Amino acid sequence: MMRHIKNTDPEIYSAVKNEIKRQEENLELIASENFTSLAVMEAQGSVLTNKYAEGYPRARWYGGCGNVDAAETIAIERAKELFKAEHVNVQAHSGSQANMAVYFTALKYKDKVLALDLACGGHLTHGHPHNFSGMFYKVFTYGVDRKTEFLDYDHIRNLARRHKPKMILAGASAYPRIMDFKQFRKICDEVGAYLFVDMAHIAGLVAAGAHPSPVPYADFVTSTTHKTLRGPRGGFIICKREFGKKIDSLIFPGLQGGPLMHVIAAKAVAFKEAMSPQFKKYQQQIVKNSRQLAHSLSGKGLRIVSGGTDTHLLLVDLTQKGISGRDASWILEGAGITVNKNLIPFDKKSPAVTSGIRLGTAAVTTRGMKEAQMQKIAGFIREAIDSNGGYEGLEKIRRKVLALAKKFPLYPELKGS
Ligand code: DSN
Repeated sequence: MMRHIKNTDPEIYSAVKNEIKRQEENLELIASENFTSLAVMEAQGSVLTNKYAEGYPRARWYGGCGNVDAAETIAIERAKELFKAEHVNVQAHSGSQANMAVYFTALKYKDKVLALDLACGGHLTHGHPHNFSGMFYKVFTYGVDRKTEFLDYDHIRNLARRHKPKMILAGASAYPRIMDFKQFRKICDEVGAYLFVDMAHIAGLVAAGAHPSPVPYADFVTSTTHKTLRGPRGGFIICKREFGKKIDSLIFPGLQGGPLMHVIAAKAVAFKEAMSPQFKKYQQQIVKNSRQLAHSLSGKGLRIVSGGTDTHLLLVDLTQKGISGRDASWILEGAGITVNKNLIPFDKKSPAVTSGIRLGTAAVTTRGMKEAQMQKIAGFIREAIDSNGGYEGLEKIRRKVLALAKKFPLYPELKGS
């Protein structure tokens, strides 16, 4: 499959080949990652990468856009159908650019925003001081309840009444519980704020009805396409019809130049896949798997933030184990299990060290793993953490991880590439 690159660029060929091997042989538990279908990759690796198409379907700056017009129109229509959306922009190169377009559409410089704190599961683009969102806007944050580690809507309402933000942001990269978007809408209506939901993590769950949709309630919804939604790396925006023109003109010419037409075609393929009954079952299995993983880890003495999960992800608090999230993620990598260190609510450690790790089940579920495998994985995680990074202990777990991974081949078609 890679015979051309093999001949013309052996160094990059070897990086790709080694990455196929890494993905095949490791257990991928990074909550924001997944494995796309070969159909998605074919679209993304197609000749559509050669085409400049500034503008939108039937209103481009360049000639020869008939075929990419067809691809982008299909992507938009499918996303509208999938999420029951009034207006969709599929050109955002990433979640961050999608978010930037919403800020620029809804707000003026220094306007007030209320968003979820990073340590409680928020995201850099939700107002971190080192991100454009924190530099351009006055950001207030809400957190989770200290005891339950769930969102407390009365607390959010009080903050909204006090600060009178122009926009309230819901959505997270590390919140394992269902978010009540109806409650957020009520709070926004009470204080006259826009509701902006970043559903990047849960988009696949939303598409399949495994998490309530924010679309009926929010003025703006952004997402990436590559997490639970299992599409190519990229972003998209959903908004109410009245904001459609402004959002589109902020993406182009406001923030971006030529759209990545090959990625847009791959997004269309992913949206089609997400409409299938198999995708619905897949998303339900993701949630069953993360619940099982949380349950098994908790049974092995590891504390799960908020006591469990309703989604594809869970957070493990390692404080009582006396190991940081950073060290645990290194150790687990040595055992062939890929995770990321993550702040936990009210974390006393820095974001570079952290007291927790974040685990997600979207990628291992794509491989076909179910609850029985989650129980095994929980055992590997506990063993690896207890090994304290000793070479022999980790090697032993690594062999078990490999045996499990081999039972669930990922891309058999790419074997021998
Ligand atoms: N980097 C993504 C995540 O891991 O959640 C968010 O941008």
